[in-house]
Amino acid sequence: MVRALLGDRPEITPVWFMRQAGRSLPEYRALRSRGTMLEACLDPALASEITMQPVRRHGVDAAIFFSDIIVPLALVGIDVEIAPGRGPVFSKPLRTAADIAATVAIDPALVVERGGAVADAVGRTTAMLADLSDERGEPIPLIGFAGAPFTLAAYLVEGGPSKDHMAARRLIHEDAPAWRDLTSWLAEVTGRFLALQIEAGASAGQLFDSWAGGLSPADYRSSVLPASVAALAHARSLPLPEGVDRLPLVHFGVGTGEILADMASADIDALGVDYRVPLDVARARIGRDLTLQGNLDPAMLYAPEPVRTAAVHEILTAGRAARAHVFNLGHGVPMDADPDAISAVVRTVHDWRAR
Ligand code: 1CP
Repeated sequence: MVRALLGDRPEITPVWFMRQAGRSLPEYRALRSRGTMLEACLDPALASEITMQPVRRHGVDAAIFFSDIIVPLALVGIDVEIAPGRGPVFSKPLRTAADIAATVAIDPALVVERGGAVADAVGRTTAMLADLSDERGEPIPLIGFAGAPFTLAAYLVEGGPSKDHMAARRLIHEDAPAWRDLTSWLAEVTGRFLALQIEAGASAGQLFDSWAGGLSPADYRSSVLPASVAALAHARSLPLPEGVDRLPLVHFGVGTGEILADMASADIDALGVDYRVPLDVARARIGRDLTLQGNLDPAMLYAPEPVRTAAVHEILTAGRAARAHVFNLGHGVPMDADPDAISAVVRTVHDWRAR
């Protein structure tokens, strides 16, 4: 996985899935029967165990750390909850310039000062992954992650999930200085959250700008990308462990067909592509030889086996246009997906080597 993210083509295409942890797994629901989502994220024993579940069940080639993009906001003291079946909900959405000024006055260093449970959970996970790696005979890396400033800002100013992220898109133009203050601050907060996981032992990092596809390319370039670059810089500037030359960083968003080249211009190694753009088309659009990650339509998890297998093969073929390919879905695993279909996709990807 790590070699592929950095540009090699291993004999077997590596595969992991966004939202592989939690949601669709019965063993997850059994563990999560008590307590809130945020409590689970900040319980090292529980978070590390949930992180391991899909790795054991599906045989994927990486773990994604069980947490959420809003965890660093909770750590610095912002009142946020993850509502079941809905997502992040803030008790005091940022409605005015004064709300934003009060928020950006919070010290981003609190993420690290109060992030002991996150570091502990990462440490426990990498120890469990090392044991499983010995059994499987190949290292299974942990991917750390963070939300990009735009996606976090979209929740903060809206107060919760929204369809078109109008409050954030409006603020960009209505009060450009406040927008810049907010996204610069978010870059510090979320960048430290990502760096914290990597310092604690994660082998790669992914920045999720899930809602960036709702922006015009001009707005993305001028008002959003700089803060994402600043967030990634926190991870990039960490000292590397002995024997490691480069930390693989992935940049992903949904509906980003028009901004792929801009997203690819950040200091990253791999670009996550959603299911709307075939990987060979994405390769032509980005003008840079990055590893591509993606991009099976999550809806294909419900298709009859021959249809699903053909779709996986088509993506593996298109992925050959890039320097290297990491197989993934074009967005997250849906809540009601059949876990056996997910395991079957892993087998199809791994068997492709024979062709
Ligand atoms: O009670 C539950 O089980 C809550 C469901 C859940 C889970 C399992 C949420 C609520 N978050 C998570 C974990 C999570 N979130 C992970 C780790 C596990 C994994 O991916 O396997 C990660 C990487 C995230 C990241 C995340 N949270 C993103 C970016 C990725 C994406 O899916 O686009 C976003 C946008 C969120 C916000 C969020 N958290 C939860 C929900 C339902 C949402 C989306 C809400 C919306 O539609 O706006």
